[in-house]
Amino acid sequence: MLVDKIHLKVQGGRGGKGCESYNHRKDHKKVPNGADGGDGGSVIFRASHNAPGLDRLRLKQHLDAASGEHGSSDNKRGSKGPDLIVLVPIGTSIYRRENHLAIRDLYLEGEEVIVAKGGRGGSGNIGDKTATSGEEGENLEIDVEFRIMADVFLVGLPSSGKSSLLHHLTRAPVEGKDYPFATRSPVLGVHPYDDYKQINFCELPSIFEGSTDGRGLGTDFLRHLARAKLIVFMIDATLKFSHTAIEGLSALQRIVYEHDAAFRQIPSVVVVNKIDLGHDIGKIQEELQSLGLIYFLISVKTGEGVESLMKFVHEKIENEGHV
Ligand SMILES: Nc1nc2c(ncn2[C@@H]2O[C@H](COP(=O)(O)OP(=O)(O)OP(=O)(O)O)[C@@H](O)[C@H]2O)c(=O)[nH]1
Ligand SMILES: [Mg+2]
Repeated sequence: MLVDKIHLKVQGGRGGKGCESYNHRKDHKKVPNGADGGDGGSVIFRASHNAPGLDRLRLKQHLDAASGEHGSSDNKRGSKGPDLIVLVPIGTSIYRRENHLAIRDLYLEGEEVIVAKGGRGGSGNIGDKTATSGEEGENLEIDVEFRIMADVFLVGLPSSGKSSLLHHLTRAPVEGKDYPFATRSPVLGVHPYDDYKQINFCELPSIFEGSTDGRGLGTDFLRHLARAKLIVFMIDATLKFSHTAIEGLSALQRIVYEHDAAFRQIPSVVVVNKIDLGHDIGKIQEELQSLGLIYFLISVKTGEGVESLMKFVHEKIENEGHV
């Protein structure tokens, strides 16, 4: 399972000590010639497409940048300690642990942030300064979280057809499985359209009424929704995981909005899949109409309704200015 939330201690490198030394001249004068110490290295997080997941950092727990070198006599400055560059996936956020304030969200390739600055090197006694020792590097505890960057998230009841729809729309190597909870971690797919445009889709593992009691796969993965531009709430006409369409849909919405009330601000649409199976579609339609929701009746199997749904999705995402 993908690790996407970790806790780390980070420590900038200590500044190198300034040197106290003298050049003893022939005329017996002492001329100070101790040089400054080098600054400590900083711990820097950099976002990269090629970064491995956060798993490998969890084993580390401490990230320490190197100290600066001490200054020495003859005016030889200590060199700066090298920075510790930590590659993290795009979509990583770093928080100060003590107050959970964001230090930075890293969204772009190559974007970086100094998380723990190295200490300044001490002064040498050259020029009659007082020699000082180097400063400590910054030291803090951070939480590092990775959230998937996708435009549209498929959130639905077990076996409602999320993987099937994702596969249909994108080239994602997923397929529908005839048993529930087949998708155990988020799956991504890119949906190309109109020659040059694309929308990133993400299927989240399914949720249902029992998810909040720890049944199924839990709900932790719902935090990926923080950056969603559209949530597709998906149920299916067989109603295996709810008595009625409204019950299934309310369970989905309750679980998502209880996870984070701010998710209510994210535009959403309801999809009822598997209409080819001919269960009481009329009743389902009546129920959804009574709620005044935007909904689409589709069958991934026959393709019915998928085009209308996608027309809506394209417009929605384009209006948000995200394509
Ligand atoms: N008849 C019919 N079957 C469908 C349709 N869409 C999906 N299925 C089937 O329903 C089953 C479940 O589909 P999935 O795509 O795996 O559903 P899911 O929502 O991803 O399920 P989990 O991730 O396992 O919770 C598979 O056997 C699919 O072939 C449809 O429109 N009509
Ligand atoms: Mg699935």
